[in-house]
Amino acid sequence: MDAIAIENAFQEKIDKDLNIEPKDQMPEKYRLHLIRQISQHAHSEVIGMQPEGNWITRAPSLRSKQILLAKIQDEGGHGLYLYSAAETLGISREEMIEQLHSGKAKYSNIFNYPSLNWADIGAIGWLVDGAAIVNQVSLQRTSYGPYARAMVRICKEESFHQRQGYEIMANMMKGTNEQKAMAQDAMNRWWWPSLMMFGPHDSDSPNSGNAFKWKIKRQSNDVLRQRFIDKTVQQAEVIGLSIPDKDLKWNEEKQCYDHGEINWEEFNQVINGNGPCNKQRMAHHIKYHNEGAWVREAAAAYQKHINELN
Ligand code: FAQ
Repeated sequence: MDAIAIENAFQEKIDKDLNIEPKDQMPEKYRLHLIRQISQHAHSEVIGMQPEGNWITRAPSLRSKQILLAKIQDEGGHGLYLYSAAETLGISREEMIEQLHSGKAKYSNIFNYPSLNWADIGAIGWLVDGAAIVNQVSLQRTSYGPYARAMVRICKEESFHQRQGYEIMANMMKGTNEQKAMAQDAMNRWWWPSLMMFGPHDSDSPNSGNAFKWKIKRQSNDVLRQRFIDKTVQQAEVIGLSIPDKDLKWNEEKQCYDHGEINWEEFNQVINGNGPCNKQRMAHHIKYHNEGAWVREAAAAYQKHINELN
């Protein structure tokens, strides 16, 4: 089949809502679009372990330490499912890591902010995982089979993560005035970067055109951001936190919250390497990747040995 025939047959499948599987023919641009998005998603999960890992040794109780450890391990697992899904598109793990280290591949803006105290662990679970779920529930119906199936499993785990974060915030809001102030301060610092997680406004989103045509995206950046805001404002009210947005108000006609303008200059700085922690996050990943080389070599030598025995 020539390229046009392949593209037509492919689009017909997409239009019928059929999943595309690794061995199916697909246009080169679809393959590259998915490699970009899935690998960036995987990098986000793995880099996202750093701000939380910072608090494992300082968790305030054995229970909270166990929960945090389990959550961070889940994030590592999500990274692994996603790297595997991307590998089915013909890119190796080494190439993806190389793209991360060279700055060619992005990862979520949110993980370039520091986690300063225990309330930040609550805010990350509640807001960051909360935003991630809204986006990922929609991706459960993405057109590429391995990505869609990874999302189903990831969403189940993320909902526990969101609840553990909300529990931390709710408990702090029942505590002393200092604890309440810490929770509100964390809310103030994480709210706006969480809204940025959904990406630029639809009118400024260059990848959305093809993403919709190929049903990689099922809902737009702005639609998902709005869904997150509407859900989260109510959760904040229940525990007595206020949203740091003076322009936030209920729009009776549209039945959703209007919100203030997002600082896109900050977003662009952060996703292009100039956020508060970008350099630290990458230096940490490179250091431990290099120090772990012997583990990868040992695993490969063991596999070679097993293959020789069989
Ligand atoms: N951060 O044209 P669009 C998690 C880039 S998982 C950085 O709208 P698209 C779990 C975008 O890549 C969180 N860069 O792009 C967890 C593009 O640049 P490029 C990760 C961003 O792909 C919790 C440019 O801007 N989730 O948190 C961001 O159609 C706690 C133009 O944007 C996913 O990755 C951003 N926020 O839509 C772990 C979900 N937004 O690549 C640990 C899957 C945009 O052309 C602890 N990804 N950019 O150079 C997606 O759904 C989409 O890729 C979007 C962006 C919606 C993120």
